[in-house]
Amino acid sequence: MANFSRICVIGLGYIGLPTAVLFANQGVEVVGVDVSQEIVTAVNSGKAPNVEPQLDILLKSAIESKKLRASIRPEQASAFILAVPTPCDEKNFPDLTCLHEASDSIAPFLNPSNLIVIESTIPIGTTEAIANRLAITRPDLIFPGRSNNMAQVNIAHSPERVLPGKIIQEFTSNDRVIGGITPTCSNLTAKLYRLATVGNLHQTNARTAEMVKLSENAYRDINIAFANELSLVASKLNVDVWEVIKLANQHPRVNILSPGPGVGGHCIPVDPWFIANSAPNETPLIQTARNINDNMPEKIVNRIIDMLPSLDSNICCLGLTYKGNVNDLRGSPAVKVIQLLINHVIGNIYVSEPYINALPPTLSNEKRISLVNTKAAIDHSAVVVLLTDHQEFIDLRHQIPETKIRIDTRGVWAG
Ligand code: SAJ
Repeated sequence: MANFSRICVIGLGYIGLPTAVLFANQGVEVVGVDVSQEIVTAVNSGKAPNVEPQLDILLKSAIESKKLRASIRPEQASAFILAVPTPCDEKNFPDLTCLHEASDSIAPFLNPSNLIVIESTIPIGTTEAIANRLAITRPDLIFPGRSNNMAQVNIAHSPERVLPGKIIQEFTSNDRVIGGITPTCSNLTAKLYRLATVGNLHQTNARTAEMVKLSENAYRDINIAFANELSLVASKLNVDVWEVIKLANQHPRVNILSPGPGVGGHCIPVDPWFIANSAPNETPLIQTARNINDNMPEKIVNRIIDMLPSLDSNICCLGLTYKGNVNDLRGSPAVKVIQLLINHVIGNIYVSEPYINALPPTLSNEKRISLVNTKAAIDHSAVVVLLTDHQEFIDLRHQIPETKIRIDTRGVWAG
């Protein structure tokens, strides 16, 4: 059994921090590294920057037991886990700057028998490219894929699969895919994750693991796009889409997802492009789904405008985050809806968002948009638009006065 005496987790974001915390709570010494001094200080004082069930309590216990400490720079370790963002640029091409910086930052600390695992979502071929990049910086070490099974440093891709809002539960129980550059890389990676998860560990090669992860998120994007397309058809033909989906899903082999104001977050709107850009002619379906979902905020704005009593009516918007019960605004369709809406109306927009203390910069410089509590937002407005399915908003189902026009973009007030 490999001995992982110390693990260095690079990136303490929504994946890296729970990963660091969960290994530390299994008794492994963990150094969590982040380029942000603010995050390092917060973590060392036991405060999680992200809202995530159970994370706070597990972080506190990891810090108190001294198994976890955060630092601005990496140090020597037996395993390095890279969990840094891999966004798209404006043209939807992958931006691997953070991953390159993370791999460059660990290069000076590598020793023979080390393991490097990339958890970040990456285009196909990136794990091998990172091995080549490290081999150039550290010619004194043998990296996998370069010399038959003589590698001194092992490298694998094991993509995170956890759902924000259920990260702790899913990290410890979901199956994982492990794609080593060589079978030895996969074996070692499986031994590492066995310390912190009871899920099955499926071993494959790095390129396959990269494509598996991208396929999972593209699959979800396409299925949400289908639901969104149905909602446009239903609204044109005056049919209740929620009832259609509920009844269609009674079929044993049908499971249509939920339409909404669009697809947000930092994964599902991004990852399908990693496939599409590497094979543009082969991916019309993936690209169409992306476009359907990206156009949803505009369609929702048109629907709201059609239902306004007049253009100077005040509008209450419930929710800003990209989905319910999280505090994450990245790529949020709710923010896009409000940004577009303000240009079409002359009344005020009252926003209620229990998970956020201040409006994001894209909305805060518009005087007619204000962040207020839910009661005030509803009281001041003629129209109430539900944009994010937070539980507190779902619970309002029977409490919106009859005099208000309701627009439920998530189908949670139906029935
Ligand atoms: N959404 C809909 N309709 C639905 C489901 C979701 O409009 O029926 C919207 C949400 O409101 C949100 C967006 O899609 O705006 C994405 O939300 P999500 O809950 O589907 O997914 P994420 O981005 O929070 O997490 C996904 C997950 N991937 C899959 O389920 C295949 C998660 O397991 C991944 O680990 C994560 O991406 C990631 O980091 O890649």
